[in-house]
Amino acid sequence: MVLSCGGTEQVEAPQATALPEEPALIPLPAQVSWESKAYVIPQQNTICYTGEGKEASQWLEALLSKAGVTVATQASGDCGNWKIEQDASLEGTLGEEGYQLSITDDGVLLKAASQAGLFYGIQTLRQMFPPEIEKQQLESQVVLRQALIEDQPEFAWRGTMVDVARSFFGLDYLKRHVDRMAMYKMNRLHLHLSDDQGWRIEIKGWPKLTEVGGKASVRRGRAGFLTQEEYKDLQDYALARNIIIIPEIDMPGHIYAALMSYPELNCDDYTNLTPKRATPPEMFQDYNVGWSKFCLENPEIYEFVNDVIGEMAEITKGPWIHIGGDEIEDPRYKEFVVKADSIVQTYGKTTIGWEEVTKAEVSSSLISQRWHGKVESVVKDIKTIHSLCSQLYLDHANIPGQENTNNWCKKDGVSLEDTYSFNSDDPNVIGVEAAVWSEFVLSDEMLDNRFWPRAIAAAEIGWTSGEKRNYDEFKQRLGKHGDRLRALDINFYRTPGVDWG
Ligand code: TNX
Repeated sequence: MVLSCGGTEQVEAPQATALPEEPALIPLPAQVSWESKAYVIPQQNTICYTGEGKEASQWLEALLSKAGVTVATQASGDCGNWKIEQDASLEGTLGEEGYQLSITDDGVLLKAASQAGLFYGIQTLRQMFPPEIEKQQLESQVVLRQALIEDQPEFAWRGTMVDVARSFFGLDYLKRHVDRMAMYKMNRLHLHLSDDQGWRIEIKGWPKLTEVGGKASVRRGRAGFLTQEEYKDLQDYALARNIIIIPEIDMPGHIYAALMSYPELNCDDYTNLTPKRATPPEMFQDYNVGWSKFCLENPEIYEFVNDVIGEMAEITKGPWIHIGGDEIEDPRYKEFVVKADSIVQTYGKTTIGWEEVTKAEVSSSLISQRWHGKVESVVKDIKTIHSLCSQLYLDHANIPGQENTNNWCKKDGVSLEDTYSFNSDDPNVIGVEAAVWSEFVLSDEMLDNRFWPRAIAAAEIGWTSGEKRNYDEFKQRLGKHGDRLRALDINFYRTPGVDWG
């Protein structure tokens, strides 16, 4: 109703609400049916939740407040234009992380068996709001397209790995990274916390690891480390977004940062190697791999391994500890792996290792992370995380010739399409993980450029089943995320062939 100058009331002609286009959801849900009808979000909203829906209702409240509408929340069943229903008995139909979202004339109903499922339903809704919401309060009314979505992931493991060891990325960056992963429904963050060039986690029983090893880095890289308090802070931040942290202490190779901090864990004089390597306590700033190792005949190293794994297990809420195990030859390698695996289990955790560890008689619960696909496990039916370097090593170039990238696995780089092209019928594969090694990734902007948008392709191959995926169609949906990625200030690589808007 509008008042005219003369004071007489005029009735505004009702305006047909324009139908919003079908939102470009990533990852593509298992089932969507879009209606040719709109739901206009009213000025006043009520959210009602059941079960453990409180956290989800808070995420929704935050989203709606940014849309500039008012919202009240109630812990009760049948009320409100936004309903959130958590009900464990839905697991049979929706799975552990699945959800059902329906948008009708009456409002929005979100159902899931778990908090994770509800969180993902809200991430889906988020992608239906205009991209500016990522940056600022919206000024105009939000109109949703009516729909029925039933969704659940193909794989339980949808991860990324950040190498914070070669070059350090701290709490602020890692929290932003968690936010971005969560938006695309990823749920595992693997931190490569130690390597030849640096040690990045406080270990109270071995303080020189961070006093000495924490100050080292690859050439021109950043040094630093996470205190245990910061690690726990990051972990809680991630868990609130359904992301579990997996700490990796890489052993018995890739261990020079520990050796420079505690030279008694060495037997070798590295000056005898060709080319010459650093010798403790000098730092190693170069790029070569496969040269350093613990003194495997010295029993003291197992005290170290026990203490470090013990402290990591104590501060880690997730069920896994990653022991590395890559790129090292030693007659005592298998013996080491078996011992380290059993130490992890002593602390109530499950071991993960790079695929080489499966040359040893490891426990059948161990999870192997496949990166070159050359090792045939000696233990049957080992669960596997797919991180094949030709598809998921995002330290490789986005496009042939990109500077500051590794190229040993694929000379022309790992394209968006390479990442997207994953398909597996191996029943032991539990999911995928996209990794960025940081020998040449020296700033936040560079790390953004390596992860995004290829990590979005990794998110989709982890969530959406192979039959539903089509690369050309994905590129079109991805382009529609350009505005959102820009609103989030992500320095993403503008992949040619994608219309970024
Ligand atoms: C191999 S793959 C490594 C890392 C390097 C990376 C560089 C694997 C388990 N180890 O130590 O950083 O290549 O791309």
